[in-house]
Amino acid sequence: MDARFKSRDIERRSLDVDGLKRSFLEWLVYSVGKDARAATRRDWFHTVALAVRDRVVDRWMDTTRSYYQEDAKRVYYLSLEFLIGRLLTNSLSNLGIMDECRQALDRLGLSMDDVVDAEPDAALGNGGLGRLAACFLDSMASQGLPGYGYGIRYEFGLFEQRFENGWQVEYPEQWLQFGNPWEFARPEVLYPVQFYGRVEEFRDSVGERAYRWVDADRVLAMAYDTPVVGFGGETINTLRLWSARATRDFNFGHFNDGAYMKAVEQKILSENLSRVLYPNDATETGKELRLKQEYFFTSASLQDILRRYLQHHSTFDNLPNKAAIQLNDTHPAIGIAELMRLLVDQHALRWDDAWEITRATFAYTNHTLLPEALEAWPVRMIERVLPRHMQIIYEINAKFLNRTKAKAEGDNARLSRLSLIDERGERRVRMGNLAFLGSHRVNGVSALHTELMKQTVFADFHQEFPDRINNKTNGITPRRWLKQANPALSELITTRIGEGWISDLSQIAALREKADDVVFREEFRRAKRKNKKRLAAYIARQTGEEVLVDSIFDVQVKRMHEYKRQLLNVLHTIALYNEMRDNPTVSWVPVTKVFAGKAAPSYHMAKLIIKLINDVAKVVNHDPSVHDNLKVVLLPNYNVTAAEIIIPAADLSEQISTAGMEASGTGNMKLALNGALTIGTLDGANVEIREHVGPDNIFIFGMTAEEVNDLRASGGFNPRDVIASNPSLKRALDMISTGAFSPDDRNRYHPIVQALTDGGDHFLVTADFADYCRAQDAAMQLYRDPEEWTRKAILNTANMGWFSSDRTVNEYAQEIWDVHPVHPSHDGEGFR
Ligand code: GLG
Repeated sequence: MDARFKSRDIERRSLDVDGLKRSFLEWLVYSVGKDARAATRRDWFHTVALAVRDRVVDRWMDTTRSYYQEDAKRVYYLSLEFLIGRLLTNSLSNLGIMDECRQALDRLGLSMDDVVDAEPDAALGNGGLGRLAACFLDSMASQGLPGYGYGIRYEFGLFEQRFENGWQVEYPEQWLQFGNPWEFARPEVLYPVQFYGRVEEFRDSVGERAYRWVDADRVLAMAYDTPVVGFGGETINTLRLWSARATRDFNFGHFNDGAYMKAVEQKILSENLSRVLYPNDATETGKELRLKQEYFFTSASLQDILRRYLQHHSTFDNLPNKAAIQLNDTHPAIGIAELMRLLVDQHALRWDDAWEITRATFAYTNHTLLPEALEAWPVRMIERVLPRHMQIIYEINAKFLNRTKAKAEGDNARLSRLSLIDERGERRVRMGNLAFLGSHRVNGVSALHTELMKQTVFADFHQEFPDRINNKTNGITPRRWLKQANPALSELITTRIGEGWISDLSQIAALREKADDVVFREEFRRAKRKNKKRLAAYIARQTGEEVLVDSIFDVQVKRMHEYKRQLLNVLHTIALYNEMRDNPTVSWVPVTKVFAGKAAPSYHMAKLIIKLINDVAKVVNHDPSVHDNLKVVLLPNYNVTAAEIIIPAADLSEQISTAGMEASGTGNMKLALNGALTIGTLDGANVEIREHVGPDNIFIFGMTAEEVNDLRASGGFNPRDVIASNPSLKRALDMISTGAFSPDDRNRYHPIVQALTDGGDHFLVTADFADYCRAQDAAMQLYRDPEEWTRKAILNTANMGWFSSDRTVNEYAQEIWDVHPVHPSHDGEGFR
């Protein structure tokens, strides 16, 4: 072998500074093809990423091999979204070679931060649902669980948000433009996926009625694998994302006809399937392309899962003992009909056996109760796009309703609610009902949400299958959201309690006793201040606004949605602004209101709220009469990377949704873990956060879910009465409605004012306003006492251990999946 190759081989594994430096230089030249003098930051990013990737490949193969050798039960997490963000810091940190890498780059005269900043943010998701999937991947790998992620390799991730004249404008996010050094293309892992066509009935070899799907269009799904590095580098799992490819035989006919361009057009059209992520969060779009995306990745994943299973088994009886398939929301729920089709039509299983296997294999997580987010595909569309699946769904439904009819005792309303088909108006397939029926376990994502599921969307199913619904409160990975995002705090924690918390966050409880230690409080404050300075610099770069580092950083970062009530926060901002102007001699606690979040491009109200925040910011930030005591900033293009800068710097965490509407929230957990105090309603996981951090260390306000429900049911709520009785609310609303913030277009905010008044204020912004202001005042008063504030902040961090996604994933593993850790055997030198 060539000596150069041999040296590369050794270099690949070395983890010390010299070895890293040598392999960076080698990779820059031989893999990126650049000279050190000509290399750009992006070239260096690619170089470092490729060198790091090399260091995980052996262990990745060891991991996969040991799963195979042990024929371990695997869990397959099917998700239309994986919001993974950047991977360089994550990989280095989980491999334990962060410092070595920094030093190696230093010796090359490069700054690690610059290299890290050259990585695009992989935004293959919208919000909480997609980020949860990414946290779960980290937790599964970090605990040695044999877990695979399956999704779509979107060419365009979530759009890039810019503000033009204060309005949101969307730009394409071309994260793959310069290549993706983390992924391995697998051109040999290809599965056909069909659409359209028709179903043919025939008699099989034993004379039984059977079906085949014919005359369909075909697309190929091609795999791209990204290694998922677990903490400590022991387990490296796989995220497999599918990309659409035209079939190779697509164009022969056309070529002969000379219709070359037409053939190419066809190819491009079929490859559009994996082109773009739908930019809606918690709302449904109902477009055919979306249905095709859902089926595309689900079918490819199931074919892949069955192929892997059949390497060890010749019948399907054991499938539920070897594969657990988790449906991340209903997006992959068509998989239930698809597995039935594969088992019955392709592998000739009897229907009842296939159904039993299917149900024992699938489990389903529900992420929202919002009616506009519950997927319901028109029967006519499924009939056309997936004709065989429509038949299978009818069959599942008929068998289920027949069994249920006897018990229902003529209660037809109940039967029609249980049906997989919604017969009101245009007939539709209820994907939630299909997912429920085809799964052995169904879970909600916080205690409150799971209870509400039982009482609302799945009340009838819950009665029918009382053991099926269970709760799995969400969690977040402490590796990304504390260790990597907040080095200042995480180093402080480690010096005091050791580093056990990184892989067992319950150990962070040891910080509780430090809350009374003045020296520790001082150090905790110093870490927060460092993060606030970093955020202040980021704010200045992004918006040109200078903010006071010692002001309260009052942070609301999440998708823009009416139920999340950014409007409530804006109204408080205006009320505070008025108070400060009215009382210029009072010594105010300075406040910086930080907002960030994207609105779905077609969600006009949410986009109008963005414009309002920017308009309010323009007025407030330039009013000398508030003496810089109030600043409002809306940071553009919120994504995982921005979150990593914003969250560690927050003092106050806004979790103010209308009670009953936020299924869980996970940003609430990240902020509290980083020592922000929550101001929030008793909604989603806020309820459990209060239990863990203690009611004295959180600002709870507003109506409960039950009160919201009762008030709405009574029909007696009149926002006009509330507004009339609250002068500061009335004044804030009058200012919005008379154009105080929009002198160039005084009617601009008419739709907002309308929604809050004559529109009936569906999200109860006005109803919760007074109590919200009370809670805000309490927070401001507390902030005047830094020792007390810090004590509570420390207690937040110390009491958030339960919200690790390691805990969540373990609950899934034990109570739903029945999968167990596998310890891969590695020869050679280990990671720390
Ligand atoms: C949801 C919910 C969030 C939840 C997240 C993850 O809106 O409350 O925390 O999923 O379960 N549709 C979502 O993004």
